[in-house]
Amino acid sequence: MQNAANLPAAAIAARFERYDVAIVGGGLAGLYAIHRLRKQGLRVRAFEAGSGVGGTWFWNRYPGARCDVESLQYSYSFSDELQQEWSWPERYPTQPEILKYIEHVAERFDLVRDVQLDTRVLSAEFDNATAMWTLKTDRGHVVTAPYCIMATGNLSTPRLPDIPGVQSFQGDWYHSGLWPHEGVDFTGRRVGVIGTGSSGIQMIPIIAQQAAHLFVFQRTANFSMPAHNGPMDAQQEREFKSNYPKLREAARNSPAGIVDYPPPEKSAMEVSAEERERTYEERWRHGTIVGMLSAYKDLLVNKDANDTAAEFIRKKIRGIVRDPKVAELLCPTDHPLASKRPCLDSHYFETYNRDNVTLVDVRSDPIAAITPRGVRTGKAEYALATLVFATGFDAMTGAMHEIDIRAKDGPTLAERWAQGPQTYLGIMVAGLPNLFMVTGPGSPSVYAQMIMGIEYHIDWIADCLGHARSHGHTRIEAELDAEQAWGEHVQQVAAGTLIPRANSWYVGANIPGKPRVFMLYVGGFDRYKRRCDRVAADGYVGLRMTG
Ligand code: NA7
Repeated sequence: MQNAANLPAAAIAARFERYDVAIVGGGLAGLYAIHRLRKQGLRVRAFEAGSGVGGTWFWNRYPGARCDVESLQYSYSFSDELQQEWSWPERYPTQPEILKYIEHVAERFDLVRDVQLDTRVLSAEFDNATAMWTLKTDRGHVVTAPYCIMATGNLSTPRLPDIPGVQSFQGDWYHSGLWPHEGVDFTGRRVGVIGTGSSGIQMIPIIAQQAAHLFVFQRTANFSMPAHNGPMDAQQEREFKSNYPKLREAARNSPAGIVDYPPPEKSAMEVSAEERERTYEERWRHGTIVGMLSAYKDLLVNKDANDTAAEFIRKKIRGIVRDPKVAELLCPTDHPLASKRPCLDSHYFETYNRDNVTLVDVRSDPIAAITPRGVRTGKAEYALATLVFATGFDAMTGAMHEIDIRAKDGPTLAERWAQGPQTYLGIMVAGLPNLFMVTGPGSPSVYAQMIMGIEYHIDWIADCLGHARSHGHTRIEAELDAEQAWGEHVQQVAAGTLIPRANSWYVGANIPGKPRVFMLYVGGFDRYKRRCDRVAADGYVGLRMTG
């Protein structure tokens, strides 16, 4: 073992570091946390496993990767100069464009100097006696800070399926969330894609254009709508930019954190079938997920209402896909619309009209094994040169569970959450003082515009730290009662909707052994924000500040 006394001074300085706030993650959340907390005079440092900033948008480089929220809205709002200066080339931004934007922000606000790249945080331990967190990294850093922020993302732990033989495959294989920086050339190859969530649906049309043959292994058909993407409309950009502050404020006070149609007033059940058809058609042409889901006020709470929109989309699929059997397989029938993340696509269903694309229904004929040559189902073997796993992530809790997070001599976060995550407002956890999460479980998180949620949480956390410091407190901890009450509220709100009904990653169903607990607050970002604002205004009710 190396003795610190034998190390040169520079090495000691590099290994033992002390900050006011240690941040885990250098994505959209980590970067904004640096900016915001620095303005408060705090010494901060972020630790990022990737070799660059950007988080999700650093790792997910698969062909067709794109955000399904419009560029003008999926961006930071904290600097008006930034939002005025930046030009998005398309209505919906591609991964390279978003990464370019994030890198620009990191440079423009001089954030990079406080990000330690290529460094994975392995553990975080809180010492009750000193009220300090100590973080250890895979590069030997021992970092102490009174406060720690987990800006670890919600979909950042890629997951390979538990199919026997995955490692035996002799061709090339890739996961959508760990895509090689140099890209992948599928030209002339027999390719298999497993998974038809957002990632699969975005990459399939592009891979199909290159591959000799593409086999899509589908277990669950998904609802998807055309994005109608295209070059940025100059007029719309001008209008948006001249109204940015007002529009951002409206977004913060909307259920999804997105400005689109005005809130629905009618029930789908109170209008005629013709009127419904007209409305859905208009929303389909408009091309936003939130537009379709907010066509009527009861789409997410009443199964009959939901069925009308679901059937509209199924009819569209049948109209696009020429082979009726394939069309039927592509029609989602086993879950309500929006109980799994609906997708936005560019020519997804049309892709199945190509001669070089085969849809393999692995619901009726499950994948038995990955073999050295390809994929074997119960009935056939598909020889493949390249296999792509678009099989998703250990969502919401995965990244935090990979870190040994605990208060000294106490249980780890993973042990605390053995029955599912418990949080206060999706921001703090009882028993883990001075630890904050950004868009954590129990907050709207992925059910609202992510950057808006990130900015809101970090502003809230910064204000909370400011409040504690100005009152001379060094310790902030969620009260157990408040945490339990919030957890019950989250479940109650979800139970009043159709959203928890599917086997989705919202309930952890994609990870064998993960407790089935609904992990999002789906009462609307606006309602959530009002609640958190009130908690702060009332002196941080539910938090105990001491020390
Ligand atoms: P998702 O949405 O979790 O999709 C994963 C897909 O992979 C989904 O279709 C799964 O089917 C499928 N899958 C997973 N395991 C298997 C096995 N063993 N066999 C067959 N098919 C399997 O992940 P994405 O990356 O597409 O999207 C994640 C989020 O990123 C997205 O919602 C956006 O917010 C951005 P299943 O549905 O479980 O039957």
